[in-house]
Amino acid sequence: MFCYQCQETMKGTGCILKGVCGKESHTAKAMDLLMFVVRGVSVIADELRNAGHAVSPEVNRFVVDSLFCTITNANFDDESILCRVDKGMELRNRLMEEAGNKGISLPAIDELQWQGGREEYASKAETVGVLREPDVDLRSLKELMTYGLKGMAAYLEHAMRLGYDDASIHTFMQHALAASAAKSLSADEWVKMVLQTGEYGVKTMALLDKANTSRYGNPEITKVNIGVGKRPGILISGHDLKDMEELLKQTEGTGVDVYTHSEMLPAHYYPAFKKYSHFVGNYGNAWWKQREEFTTFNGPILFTTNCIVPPLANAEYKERMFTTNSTGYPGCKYIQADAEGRKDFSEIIEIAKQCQPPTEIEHGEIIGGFAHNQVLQLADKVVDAVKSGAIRKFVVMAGCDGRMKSRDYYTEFAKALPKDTVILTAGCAKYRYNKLPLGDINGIPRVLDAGQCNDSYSLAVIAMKLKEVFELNDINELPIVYNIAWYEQKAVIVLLALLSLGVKKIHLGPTLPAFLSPNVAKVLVDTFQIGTISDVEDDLKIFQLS
Ligand code: FS2
Ligand code: SF4
Repeated sequence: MFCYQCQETMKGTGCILKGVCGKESHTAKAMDLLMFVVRGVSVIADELRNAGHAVSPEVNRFVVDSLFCTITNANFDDESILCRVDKGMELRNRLMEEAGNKGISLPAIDELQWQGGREEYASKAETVGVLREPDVDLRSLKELMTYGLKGMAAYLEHAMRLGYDDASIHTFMQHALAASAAKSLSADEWVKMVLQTGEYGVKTMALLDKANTSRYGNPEITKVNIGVGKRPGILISGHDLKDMEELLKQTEGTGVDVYTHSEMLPAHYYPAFKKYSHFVGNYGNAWWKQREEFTTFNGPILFTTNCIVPPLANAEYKERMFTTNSTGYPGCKYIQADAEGRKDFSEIIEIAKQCQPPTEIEHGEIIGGFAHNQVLQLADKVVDAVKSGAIRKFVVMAGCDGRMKSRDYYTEFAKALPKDTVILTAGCAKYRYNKLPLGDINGIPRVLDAGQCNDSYSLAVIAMKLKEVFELNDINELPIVYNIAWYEQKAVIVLLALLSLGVKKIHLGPTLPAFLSPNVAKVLVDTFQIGTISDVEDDLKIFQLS
């Protein structure tokens, strides 16, 4: 295996025997084969569209779901991945026949010609991974784009589950994947494709924002309980708000409470979910603390998306773990949607009734809900605070959390920030500082949490609005600096989206991606002045915050 798609990759270069994330070599290879099939399907879909033909929604769903299931910590279940390979091979062959019937000639590439069965999957997978591209810079650009597409797929899938879709996003996604299989583009052309991926990233995040807010209302300032109640509970993790809605509805009146974990915390900010009295609070912290926190939670856990940490062999909570959507874990029950997209959570609810209530690990409240609509309602207050000098700078500290010790930096950085600065956050990165007593500035909390990682879109909307209010020509003239933490591929699409909006001087940490070759990293540094982090004191100087 060779995988270097996340920040925790082995030795900062690539996982080769087993993933640091716990992904086994055979699982990584199954994912490589799935990506090979996805590229094949995309090549034909792209050719069909180029010739003016419609492409079935089945293709869109297959590509989106397959990309999503290969994201870090989403799916550890070989059988679930290989079933997608089977389905993709069948779909590809049907599309090839359709293209042939329409007189469309297809490129003679392995992605379309290979016809192996299950018994050959493992050996084929060895030849189709990341290292199939020998040129280190082209590989870097193709993978940067592919990881951006994976993140985009995750956000698109959530929007699609809520009935929001945009054909142009699928068209681009499949066009880009097709290019990575069938086109010999120059490095400059790949750079353009990477930046275009960022543009579609903005479009996708905007679509998901519209889906979430149209369906559940605009997030509003909310105090979220981090303690526990006296009844048994179900813990819901991930980013899928449709699952959140269905779980709240189905648990109502059952005597079972619902708690969020990690990236699901922002569900509490939505008016549509606040009305449920059994929606008690948020339990615990970011994804990587789940082994301890799931043990003390005592009740069932539903994963709607990544991040899954493989449970230890003797973890009794494994019996209580459920997956759905693109996620999977061997031995854990998978909740399938019916033909109308509905899910039956009754088994989880019945198990919860037999469980002890959660053991309290924290007490108190945290505040959040500062997505674009809420912040823009406070715009006068915010603008006054900037004009009077009460707020000197905003520091965007969005992104992901992770288990590396080096991420303590973000807690220390937040603590060391001058008191006239405000942190704008989104994503699970917030757990590094959202429980610190950082206070407020004229009633404006010093940590403004917009929501999930996809709500980084909200931060961009806020920045663009401030640019307008202050009558600036360039978003980079705003008193905003960016110190972003990344972990997996959704952070890649967030980064590409910010670059496409013209944001410069983003600092990315705790380390730069292993998949950026020195030359590609240089392009990003030269064009966008991207930087990384060093230590808190030096970085405060660099950001002119000391
Ligand atoms: Fe965090 Fe994991 Fe949001 Fe990522 S819970 S690193 O999936 O997408 O952020
Ligand atoms: Fe390694 Fe990250 Fe890939 Fe897992 S996802 S195998 S930790 S690079």
